[in-house]
Amino acid sequence: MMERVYIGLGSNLETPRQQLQEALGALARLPHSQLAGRSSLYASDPLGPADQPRYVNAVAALDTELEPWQLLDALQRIEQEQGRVRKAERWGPRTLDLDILLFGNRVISDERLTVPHYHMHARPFVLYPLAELDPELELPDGRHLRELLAACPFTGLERLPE
Ligand code: PH2
Ligand code: MG
Ligand code: MG
Repeated sequence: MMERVYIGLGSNLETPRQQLQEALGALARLPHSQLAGRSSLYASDPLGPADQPRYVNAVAALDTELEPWQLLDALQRIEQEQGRVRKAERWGPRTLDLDILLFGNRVISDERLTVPHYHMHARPFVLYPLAELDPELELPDGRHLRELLAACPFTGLERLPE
């Protein structure tokens, strides 16, 4: 069954814009999947340790027949191919972060994967790009993206020209 998945992309090392463009290319080549759209790119202030560069963020829409854990494997492979080094520091800088934000209407919670993504409800660099792709989006718990946006100021965020 094809399901609509939203993936958050982020980078703040090694030419972040290029990292995101490259990652979008890799998403478009995933098997049993179709890249259905992508938001604008946004520059964003770092959440977490402040002594790191600003991020570039975006959200992609992927229609896929992969199961969530297959998709997670594929996303982690792309992160590794683009030089991701996992460090102990929480929320530290990274060349590429690909997060499954939403997977259809599924709610998933195991050691590897939490969907909807933990912190998406209050992060401007997730909610504003997501709204470009589907302003009418409703989360599995019935909350509307519109409500979340109303509670989330457009702060520290800058939509980048193409
Ligand atoms: N990702 C983090 C930690 N902090 N800050 C911004 N602005 N954008 C991110 O994608 C981001 C972050 C951990 O994944
Ligand atoms: Mg993340
Ligand atoms: Mg991640």
